[in-house]
Amino acid sequence: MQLEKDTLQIVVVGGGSVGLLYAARLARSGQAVTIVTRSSLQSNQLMQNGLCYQQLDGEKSVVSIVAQPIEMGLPHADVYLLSVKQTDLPDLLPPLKDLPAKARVVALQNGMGHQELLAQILPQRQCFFAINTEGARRLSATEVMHTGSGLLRMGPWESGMQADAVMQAFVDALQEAGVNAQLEASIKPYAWRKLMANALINPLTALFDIPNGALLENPQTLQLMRELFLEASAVASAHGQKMKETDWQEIVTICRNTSRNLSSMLQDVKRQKQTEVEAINGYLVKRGREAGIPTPLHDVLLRLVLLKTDVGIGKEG
Ligand code: KPL
Repeated sequence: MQLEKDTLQIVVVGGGSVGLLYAARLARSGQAVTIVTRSSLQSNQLMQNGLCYQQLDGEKSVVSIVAQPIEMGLPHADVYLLSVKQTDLPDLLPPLKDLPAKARVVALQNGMGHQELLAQILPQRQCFFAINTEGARRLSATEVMHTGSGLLRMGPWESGMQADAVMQAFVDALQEAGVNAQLEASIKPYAWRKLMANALINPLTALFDIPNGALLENPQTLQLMRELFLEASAVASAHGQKMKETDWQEIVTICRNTSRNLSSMLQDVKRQKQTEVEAINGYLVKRGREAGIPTPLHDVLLRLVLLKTDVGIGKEG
């Protein structure tokens, strides 16, 4: 099937930092993008004010964008980029069930669990997954700052599926928008590696209230990250994902490249939102338990982050 690049209709679902980042970059390069937000307040503000995008070099531009709230359902599109949190995905399943067969869904979640959820409602050929190592910070409902360069990898969960014209057109559109995007034969190994990065970076930054880069400045946090890496590697290996020294180096690089970034978990804690810790460290603890591998460090981080958000430790009153 041949697909004209300029006819690609893209819907970005989620008005958080990553959703706003990709919506802004795609819209700025002339793609037909609609952003679907959870609140009608945010979609109204986006329609009225446009989306303010701050590039890595600090230059700002305001992009006009079409936005609508999820209560209106999902508009027609070729590609739906789901950039909602793992915890918000279950609410999206009913509208996703009704998508036409030619539509492609690209799930961009931290942690694990989304693949199993989507497989319950969509055929494998419609489901793609993305792993992003770019840093973004949402400054307000209508402002986003690009805080770190990285890569957007996309592909089916497991290898064995044919290359897809719609997905190729989406990658081309992203590249034209300046995004370092590429198609992979299987996302699963990258998802495990991103899980490891999030499990090391996110809870520590959320608990200590520091940007990602600060973790590298202190030898003790770096040592703790290393021990968390070894613990998680044993779990990954028991599930067929052998981690190497280069995987540790890659996590350090992500941390360095996003040094000014506030991790998504820290942003959630600050905004008193539910975090993805259960889909990240909780997933490692669960898979460790299944394989008989102890994960005491990840278990403690899981419990500390849950305590911090659930009972408000550290808050006044
Ligand atoms: O994915 C991220 C997150 O914050 O969730 C990293 C890569 C750690 C960037 O902050």
